[in-house]
Amino acid sequence: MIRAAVTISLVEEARKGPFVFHGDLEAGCQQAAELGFDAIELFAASGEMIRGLPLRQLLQRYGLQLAAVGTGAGMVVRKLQLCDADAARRAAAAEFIQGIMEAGAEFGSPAIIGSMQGRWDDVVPRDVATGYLQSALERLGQRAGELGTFLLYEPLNRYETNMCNTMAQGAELLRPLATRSVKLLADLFHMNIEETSLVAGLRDAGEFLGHIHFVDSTRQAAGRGHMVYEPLVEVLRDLQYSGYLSAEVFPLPDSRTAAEQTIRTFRRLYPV
Ligand SMILES: [Mn+2]
Repeated sequence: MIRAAVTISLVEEARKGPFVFHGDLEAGCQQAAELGFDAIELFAASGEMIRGLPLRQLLQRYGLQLAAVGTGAGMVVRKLQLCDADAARRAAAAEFIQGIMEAGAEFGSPAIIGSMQGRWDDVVPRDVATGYLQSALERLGQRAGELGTFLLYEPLNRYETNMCNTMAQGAELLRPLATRSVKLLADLFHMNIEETSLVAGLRDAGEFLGHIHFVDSTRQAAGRGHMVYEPLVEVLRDLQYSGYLSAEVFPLPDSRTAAEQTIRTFRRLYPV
């Protein structure tokens, strides 16, 4: 069964980021539950921060699941990334991700590697960076498997990374790994920029598909852009995808309206 999730960010430095709710975990959970979302996706400053939250109580009170936890704060706040030329910085990036991953695993939830994948450049050429990224994904994925969860790797559009921009590149990156605990996150906004066809992109992700950022072409709520979702629903059914459609969208015109618009589109595609 495909379930609906909505993002909540607790990272002050990301208050302009594409998250539906900002700054207040309980208010976000309450509205998510009211509107009929199944889960929240949490963007927090660190693993320690997640452990310090009354997350279990709030999820229980509002009948919600934790769909995933983001790691982007490591990049946004601390400029950590897995392809850094400096080995100590790369290790710090992996450690930061592992902290968030372990906190999420207590809820059975995967961590997401998006911006923390970093990029290749003149100092760290593409093949070296790819090696760094693959070895980090191998180790973190293995750890995720031990913890009973998995790790999500998210290809991003060309303006945000030069590592993997498409689902095909993402699948190619993961295929040689020994661990089967790293999956792909298909973000429809990034895909809209990079894929020749969204349907083909989802098929390229195939067996690796583990999570979806449900968003419109504008990075606004589904329904506030020109994305056509019906063919995507069809391919997700073919792939027997049973994860989340998670709203990683700008709170436009405001958080509540973005959440309502998301769930309205979700219900149109997946009637109760
Ligand atoms: Mn995303």
